[in-house]
Amino acid sequence: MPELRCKDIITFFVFQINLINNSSHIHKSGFVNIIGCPNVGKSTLLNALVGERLSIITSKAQTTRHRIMGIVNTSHSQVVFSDTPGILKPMYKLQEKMMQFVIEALADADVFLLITDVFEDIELQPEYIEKLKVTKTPVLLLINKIDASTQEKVEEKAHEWREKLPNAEILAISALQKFNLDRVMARIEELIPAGEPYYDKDALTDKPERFFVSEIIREKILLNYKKEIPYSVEVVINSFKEEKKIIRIQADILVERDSQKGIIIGNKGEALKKVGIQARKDCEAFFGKQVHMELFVKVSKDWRSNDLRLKNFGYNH
Ligand SMILES: Nc1nc2c(ncn2[C@@H]2O[C@H](COP(=O)(O)OP(=O)(O)OP(=O)(O)O)[C@@H](O)[C@H]2O)c(=O)[nH]1
Ligand SMILES: [Mg+2]
Repeated sequence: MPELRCKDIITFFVFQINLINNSSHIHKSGFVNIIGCPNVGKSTLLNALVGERLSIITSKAQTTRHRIMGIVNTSHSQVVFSDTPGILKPMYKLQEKMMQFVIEALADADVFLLITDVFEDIELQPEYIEKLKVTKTPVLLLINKIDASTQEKVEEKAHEWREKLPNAEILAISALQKFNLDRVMARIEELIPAGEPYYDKDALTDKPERFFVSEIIREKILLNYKKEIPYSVEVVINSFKEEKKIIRIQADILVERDSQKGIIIGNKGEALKKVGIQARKDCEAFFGKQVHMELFVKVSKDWRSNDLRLKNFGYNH
């Protein structure tokens, strides 16, 4: 009889230890959606958190046009970050579709990363502030680009935002210099709920390879052309053939008007050649393989205002 009691006690302790072990290994997963005005550093932040160059970055506003997921996996968590287009008042259909991605991201977040920067050229529209004020979803307000500012300016910004969004937790960061991102990540891990992973544990993104090629080409167009030109361009990958040693890519650069076609091609084709060389180099770095790239310029009249074209280009929800 005493022997049996001893066994019971041991079984009880083993059971308790198992419970403790299991609770420390509960898997957590969540959608962490990055939103904010154009040009504040949302894509720079996504890339820094994920550790890969998934989103294109330029100094021009409206660089990002899609919702782009970047997934961070650990043995005990899966964080699905979403980069989104900068929030603006839409002036044409493409911008309306871009804002649909933001609205989608407002609906399915477990945590919001609301990015603002110390310069804040554009104010976040009041309707978005109202939405974030009443949401039950935790909001981390990240004041970015503090590397380019002073302590006083950052404190001033933090004070302004405390008034505007009292429920938000404020952190000052530099996405470019990866300052304070470990604190952001640690807080996210605390805030996301327990749950099974949404994607395979080795997944990095929801987007196919062709998407990244078209984005790299668009980045080079944003960097090489002025004014309205980059905003009138869409890139469509016609063919992506992976061979043993080389990837062969054919892409169309679509513009809205004939006059824009000439500008993209440039004198004796020099401008287009430059885009091709820069895009090929980046694609080679992205895929870790030799790339052959052929670019064609075509006119797709007023594509930015055409529902069917926009749908075909992936701006559908
Ligand atoms: N100094 C400084 N510049 C930054 C920082 N983060 C981003 N930038 C710069 O800000 C500019 C815009 O960065 P993006 O990441 O493209 O901004 P975004 O919010 O994704 O912009 P959209 O996609 O157009 O809405 C780029 O020139 C970045 O190099 C930062 O922490 N410090
Ligand atoms: Mg962006």
